[in-house]
Amino acid sequence: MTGSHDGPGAGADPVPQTGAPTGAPVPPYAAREAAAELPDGPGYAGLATFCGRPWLETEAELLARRPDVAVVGAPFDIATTHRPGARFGPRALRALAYDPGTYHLDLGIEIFEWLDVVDAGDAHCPHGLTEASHANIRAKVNQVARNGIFPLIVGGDHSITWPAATAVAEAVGWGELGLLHFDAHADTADIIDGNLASHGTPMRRLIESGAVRGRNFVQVGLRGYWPPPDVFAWMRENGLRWHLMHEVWERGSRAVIADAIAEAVDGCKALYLSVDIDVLDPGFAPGTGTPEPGGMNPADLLRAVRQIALDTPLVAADIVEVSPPFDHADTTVNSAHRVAMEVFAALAHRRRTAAGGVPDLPGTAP
Ligand SMILES: [Mn+2]
Repeated sequence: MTGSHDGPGAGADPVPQTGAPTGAPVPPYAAREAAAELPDGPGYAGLATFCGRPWLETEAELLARRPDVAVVGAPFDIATTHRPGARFGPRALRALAYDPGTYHLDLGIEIFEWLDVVDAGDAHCPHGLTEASHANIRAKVNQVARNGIFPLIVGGDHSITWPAATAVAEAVGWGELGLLHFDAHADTADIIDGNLASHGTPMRRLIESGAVRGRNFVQVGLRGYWPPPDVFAWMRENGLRWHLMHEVWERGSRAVIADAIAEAVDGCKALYLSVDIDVLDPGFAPGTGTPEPGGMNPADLLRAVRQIALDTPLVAADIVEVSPPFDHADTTVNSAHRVAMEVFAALAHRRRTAAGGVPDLPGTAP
């Protein structure tokens, strides 16, 4: 590798290198570069898998390796009520996210030294077929969860949380699962334009099927002009709790997240995290289907996700509604990708703590 810092003349040293504190001579730049271990290459080159992790598409491959986490793509977006494009979310997160390294500064941990993450590929979502697509998502997520592997599902519009969380409930115990939900929208409508499987209805389906416990269902970030009060009345009847964006603005994210965690884990043995990227303000996340102004900022969301993965019995997570055709400068893709990285880092930290390890520089104990 030769960079501009080499200056004129390959191997020549443009500046005399005699400044080492020991007085020992510093080897020429070219020699130092030649001796360096060649890395795998930059994240923008080669085949795009999530974080460059191994691609294991079949259950047999997963069982042979038994990773801690498997990323599952759910490229489905025909249930959106407004602009589409989230079908391109999984590929964008694999291919476009800026990939500077895998060392988490705040937790002081090399993530993949402590957590084995693989990319399990995509559920097959044939165009125009909601039922078949949802069935395939459910089967693929169940394949991961029933083997004790943490599924991280990348949507897709939010309708995919219905089959995905159903599959996790099948694996960990029907009705045993709580759900912590970040979103501008409640997604608890009964039916929208005659569609029971809309991206505005998945949470209703999960509660009415009994897959998820109403009393451990907690929402953060709701704002704007939907849904109407009869939907909130149904939510209250079923024990759901919510924290409007207005409350986040008034009390601050840390206080609200602490309450949301306490409510979600109260008497609950397993938790599913669902992050609709539109919980972020559209200024931070323009690449989404139903943008609602006045949302969270990425610094708060990423720390909230980290805290949840550190402090709850989290068994699965999804990240949905990333619509790359409406994104600018990969802003939305990068924030969504970092949501996954915070989950990974927190799970890695827990494994290290269990093994007696401590944060390395510049990390601190969370
Ligand atoms: Mn939403």
